[in-house]
Amino acid sequence: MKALITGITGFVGSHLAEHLLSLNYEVFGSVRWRSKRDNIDHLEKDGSITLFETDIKDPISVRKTVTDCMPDEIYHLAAQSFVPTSWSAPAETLDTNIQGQLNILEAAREVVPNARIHVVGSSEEYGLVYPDECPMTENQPLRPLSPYGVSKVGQDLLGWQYFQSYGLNVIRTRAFNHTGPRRGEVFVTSSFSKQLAEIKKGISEPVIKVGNLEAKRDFSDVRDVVKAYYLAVNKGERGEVYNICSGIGRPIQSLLDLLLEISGLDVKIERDPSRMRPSDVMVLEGSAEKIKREVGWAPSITFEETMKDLYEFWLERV
Ligand code: A2R
Ligand code: GDD
Repeated sequence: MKALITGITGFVGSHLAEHLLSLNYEVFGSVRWRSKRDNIDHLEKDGSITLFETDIKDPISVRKTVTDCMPDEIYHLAAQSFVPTSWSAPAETLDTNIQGQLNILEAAREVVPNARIHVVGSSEEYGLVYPDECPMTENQPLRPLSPYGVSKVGQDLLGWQYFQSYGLNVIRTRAFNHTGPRRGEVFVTSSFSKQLAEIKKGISEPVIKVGNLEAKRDFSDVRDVVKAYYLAVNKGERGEVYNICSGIGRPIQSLLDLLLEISGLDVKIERDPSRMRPSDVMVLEGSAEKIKREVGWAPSITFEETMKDLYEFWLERV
């Protein structure tokens, strides 16, 4: 089987490439000429993946890549993925995420109409959630609170519409927060882990900068999430949407406490106003019943293991 992973240089893309390679897939990936290749260096060096220069915002570029690799499956991960950037660059976020996906769907429709296409949504689509609505199923109303959330609603519904209108084999997922080694340093788990690793090594003063510690998020390990993506694409129902989550809503404060325990550090905690959002999603706690029931996925890595691995990852790098 041949799989094309857009955004293979990113956090999830690199883990998904490893998982598909372990299942004997031929793996192709999209890269931009300026893309950092750190996450996939090891795969590039041993020749196990093939890369195509592609900007998803350019329909010509996307069509050429799809034509060159003729994939059986497309995992469309490439996106502007950082929620705060969606306030400073909303037009860019909507353009990359919605127009970019339109280019993927159009290229698939013309070149590989039988391919299975994974549309990557997000729990940010749910946005404003009331505590009595938790755990949220896929039927939860979509009330996005950021331009990023709106862009993911756009991707999600565009995928649904292409299934309805053209019969494309689209499978949609809404992953809740996921983390683990290689997590980008701006996201909360890596931001805290990296700061603590720098303090541990004496590079920084014992002060950690934080944003909103009251929000609750539902975390899974990225290595479990990529297995869910593979299973959803291969065993999921065409046109359907699946939540991917642990079912546990954790206050961000509790993940900070866990990292402090893992690192054994005593540090001063400083609120950084620049880390606060115009409207943060306050609670995300999902139900993974549908994906468990229909494709047999369940998470296997504990949050404690994930956070230890992430902290170790940063200790080796700072
Ligand atoms: O920044 P780059 O050149 O390394 O590529 C990033 C890619 N990307 C693009 N690729 C082609 N054309 C574009 N215009 C374009 N813009 C961004 O998307 C990188 O390979 C990937 C994003 O990686 P991360 O920021 O690490 O995101 P992560 O956590 O892997 O998220 C994967 C998916 C996204 O759709 C998120 O919205 C969703 O999971 O949560
Ligand atoms: N980034 C960051 N940095 N977030 C902080 C910080 C900090 O210093 N302090 C507290 N937070 C809070 C944020 O306000 C938010 O409530 C929570 O930690 C998680 O923030 P992020 O790690 O930036 O992730 P996210 O939830 O906004 O988005 C991630 O998960 C989505 C799935 O729900 C991204 O990976 C998205 O691409 C993904 O779709």
